[in-house]
Amino acid sequence: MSLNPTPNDKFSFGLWTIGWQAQDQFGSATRAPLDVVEAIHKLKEIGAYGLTFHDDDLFAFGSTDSERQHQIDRAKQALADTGVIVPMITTNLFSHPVFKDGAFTSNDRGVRRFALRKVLRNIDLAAEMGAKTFVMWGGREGAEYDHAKDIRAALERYREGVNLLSQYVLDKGYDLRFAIEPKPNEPRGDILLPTVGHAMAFINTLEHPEMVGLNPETGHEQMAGLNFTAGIAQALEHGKLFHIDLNGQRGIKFDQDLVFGHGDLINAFSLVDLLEFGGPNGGRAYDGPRHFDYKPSRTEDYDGVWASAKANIRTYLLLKERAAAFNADPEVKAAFAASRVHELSTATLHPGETYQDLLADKSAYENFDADSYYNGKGFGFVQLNQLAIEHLMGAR
Ligand code: GLT
Ligand code: MN
Ligand code: MN
Repeated sequence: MSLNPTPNDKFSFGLWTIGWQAQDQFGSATRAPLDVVEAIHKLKEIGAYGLTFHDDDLFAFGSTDSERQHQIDRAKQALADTGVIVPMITTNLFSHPVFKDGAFTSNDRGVRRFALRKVLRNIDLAAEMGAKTFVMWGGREGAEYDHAKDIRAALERYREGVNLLSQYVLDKGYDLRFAIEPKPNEPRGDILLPTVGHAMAFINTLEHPEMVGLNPETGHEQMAGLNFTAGIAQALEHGKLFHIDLNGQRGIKFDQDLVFGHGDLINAFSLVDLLEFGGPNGGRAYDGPRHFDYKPSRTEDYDGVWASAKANIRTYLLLKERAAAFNADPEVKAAFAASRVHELSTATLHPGETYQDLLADKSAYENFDADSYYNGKGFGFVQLNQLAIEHLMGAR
């Protein structure tokens, strides 16, 4: 297995990640702006296949039509020169003061109408650039105070917005799907659709649920104390993993957006194993972009930015290599069997068995030896996990 990325690996980066100037709540920028043309050429050099961006990453909010077009043309030329593609586009509905109380769910109706117009224009751009996924991160859709937002009304307005955008895509005949990105908090005190689970329940209430899936981010689920791999498995099970934001987070605190694997490395290992080898026949369970949404630390200059961009790719490929070795190890196979992991795929009832049959089956209850589970019948999960850790550490 190679540690040299190819377009088939589908590694992509947001322009706002490598181009982040590192301003934060307490300090100003430590880096100069990054031009999109340079970004595209550098991404090509490090083996990424895709660039993603918000409208405002490419042309400043309030640009004239000709300024906007100039930037689009420059990006298109660099894409054509390098073969880099734009798999996903998204809209900035969070930076400008107009969005201080949200966009689709601002209490101010005029802001909601303005937000929809901004997104509609950006959907046209997404189609023009050949993007297949349109991400919606509702970072400002939320509140700090319980009485400041009527949550049920906000969800209705969110639904109204997504339904309208879906209808637009259908009417235009665009080959584009939406991916909602959950986050529990930051920048708002509480954000609507805070986790993968909340977002999936919301999607089921839409007019075109088939057009809307998820863009879960590692750190966002982990900020809520949740297991990212488990959330991704459930999204896959629902056919809703449309896109993914990979990064690192160390515990329940502010959104760190570290390099992938620089947070919970054990969870990153199981995630890569799931994405790459968790399919029905042990193949790719998810075939979309491996999108890194990280922030190069404020301490880094541009050499550090590109080193960190490469670190995301290298860590992902190393984890893939380790996961392949883990799955091929006969001792691991034996540990899986001892832990009866595969037995869970067998239906609990026999084919055609009814609850009457189950009630009549004395071996299932009357003669079942429940007491044998005391002081015996261990599952051996710790040994299985130790083997995973040893593979992860390169000790096997
Ligand atoms: C923003 C956020 C990310 C989202 C981006 C898409 S923008 O940087 O922190 O998690 O994926 O809007
Ligand atoms: Mn984040
Ligand atoms: Mn993200």
